[in-house]
Amino acid sequence: MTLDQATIDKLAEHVEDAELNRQEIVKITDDYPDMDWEDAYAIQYAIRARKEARGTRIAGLKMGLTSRAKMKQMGVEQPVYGFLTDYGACPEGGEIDASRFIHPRVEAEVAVVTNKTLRGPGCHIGAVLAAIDIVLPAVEIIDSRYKDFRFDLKSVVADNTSAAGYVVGGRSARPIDLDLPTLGVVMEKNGEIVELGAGAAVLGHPAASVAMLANMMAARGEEIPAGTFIMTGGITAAVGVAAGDNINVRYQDLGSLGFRFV
Ligand code: 0L1
Ligand code: MG
Repeated sequence: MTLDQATIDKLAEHVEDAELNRQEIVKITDDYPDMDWEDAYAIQYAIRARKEARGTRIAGLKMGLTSRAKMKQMGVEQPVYGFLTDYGACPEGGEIDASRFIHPRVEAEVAVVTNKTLRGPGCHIGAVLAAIDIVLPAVEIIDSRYKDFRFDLKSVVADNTSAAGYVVGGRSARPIDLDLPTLGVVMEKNGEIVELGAGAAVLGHPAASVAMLANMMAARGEEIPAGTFIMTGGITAAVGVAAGDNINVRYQDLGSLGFRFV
């Protein structure tokens, strides 16, 4: 850890204000180039604490940068995680006010709800599959607070991994009834197919992403409680959206979900 608590708190306020006021900022590592991973997560957790102190409910957890292609592109070896807020929930089949965001992008994901505690280290796909109650189709709305998407991974972690919103819909299923790695996804924007993918895009298996989350949290002495809603990471690349855009995502065996930005 290279930053003291006063600096962590100052940066948490700075980054959270950017989110709440929809104002772009420059990446925080410009001013704090020696910031390490612990500092980055400390800023994220300080933002989380600020929200909880104001009454925001933490609605779940998310994994980000789970596709090998995206990790390679950003020169990182490890995915990142963040949290989801109650106010980030957006209606399936409904309208989403685009002015809530700076430069939103959407990515198709698989979400799960657990019914057992997951604890690392050593958490693996088997433990995760045994602890998933239901699997749900979901779309994440990411909205980096950094100007022109110029960021590095530590700045992204501090910015709660660009988490901004999420839409959950379609049909839920038990994991035993699905083959998650081959589960196909088709994303349409304004009636045209813009992205295709399969569950294996997420670390080979979306359950591997949940296992990695449990193992990363164990490094902080934390576990994933039963009943946690988890977005496992993008199956498709993130697609830019603006007011007027309609998004529809079809999931093999899980129905479809749609919404529009106004
Ligand atoms: O959910 C994610 O994959 C996090 C992406 C963070 C970087 C970005 O804003 O593209
Ligand atoms: Mg995501």
